[in-house]
Amino acid sequence: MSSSSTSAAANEYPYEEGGYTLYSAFGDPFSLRSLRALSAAKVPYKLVGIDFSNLPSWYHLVNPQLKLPSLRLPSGEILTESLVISEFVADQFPEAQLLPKSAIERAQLRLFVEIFTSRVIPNMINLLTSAAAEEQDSARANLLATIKEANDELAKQWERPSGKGGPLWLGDKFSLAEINTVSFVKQMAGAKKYRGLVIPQTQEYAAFNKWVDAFSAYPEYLEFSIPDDVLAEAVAKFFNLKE
Ligand SMILES: N[C@@H](CCC(=O)N[C@@H](CS)C(=O)NCC(=O)O)C(=O)O
Repeated sequence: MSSSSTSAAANEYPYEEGGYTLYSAFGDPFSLRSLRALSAAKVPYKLVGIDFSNLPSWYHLVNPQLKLPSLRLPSGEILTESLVISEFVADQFPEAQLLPKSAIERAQLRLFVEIFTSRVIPNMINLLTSAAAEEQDSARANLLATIKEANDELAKQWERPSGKGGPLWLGDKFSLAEINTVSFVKQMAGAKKYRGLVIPQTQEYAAFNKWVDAFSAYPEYLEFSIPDDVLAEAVAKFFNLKE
C-alpha cells in the first residue's frame, strides 16, 4: 500500500504511514466533529478530502458503510462514527482535557450531546425534508422544542461547579460538548433561509443564544468556520431546496 498514491489500485487507499489519516467531506457537520477534536488535542494528521457525491472507488476499504468521517490510526486500525472518533481522541489525549474529570460530569456532557444526536439533528432533517407547509410548521415547532431542551440543559449546567457560570458548557473551556455540537447549530443556516426557522431572542432561549454567541468567537470554532451563506447553499444543494 502506498501513502502517497491518489489513483489507488483495487486493494489500495491513501493514508499516512505511521500517522493519523482523517477521511472527511468539506462542510460536513459530522466530519467537522473529527476535525475539531483532532485540532483541539493538537494531533498531527493527514487529511484526505472526499466528495461524498462522488466517493472514490477505494473508500469501501476504509469504511464499508461508505459514511464520513473515518479515522485511520497509526496502528492501521480504522475508526468510524464521528462521536466514537471524538471520544477516542479525548481518551487517547487526556492532556487536552476535552472531557471533565468526574464520571457524573462526563455523563452530563454526553447527555447534552445526546440531545443533538437523537433529537436536534433528526428534527432539523425532518424540517428540511418536509414539503407541505403544514408538515413544515410542525417540524419547525418540534425543532424549536429540542433547541429549548438544549437551552435548559445549558442553564442547568451553568449552575453546576463544572459549568462555572458559562458561557460554554465547561465555563471558558471549549470541550467535547462544543466539538460534537457546534457544526449542527451552524447547519441551521439552511433551515433559517429555506424553512423560516427563527430562534427567538427571548428569555426562553437566552442560554442557547448566549452559548452560540460565545462559541462563535472561540478560535476552536473559527479555525473550521464556514460562512452562513455558504452553509445555507450547501444544505440547499444536499436537500434539493428552493426558496
Ligand atoms: N452516524 C454517522 C453519520 C455520518 C454521516 O451520515 N455522514 C454523511 C456525511 S454527508 C455521509 O457520509 N453521507 C453519505 C451517505 O449517507 O451515503 C457519524 O456520526 O459519523
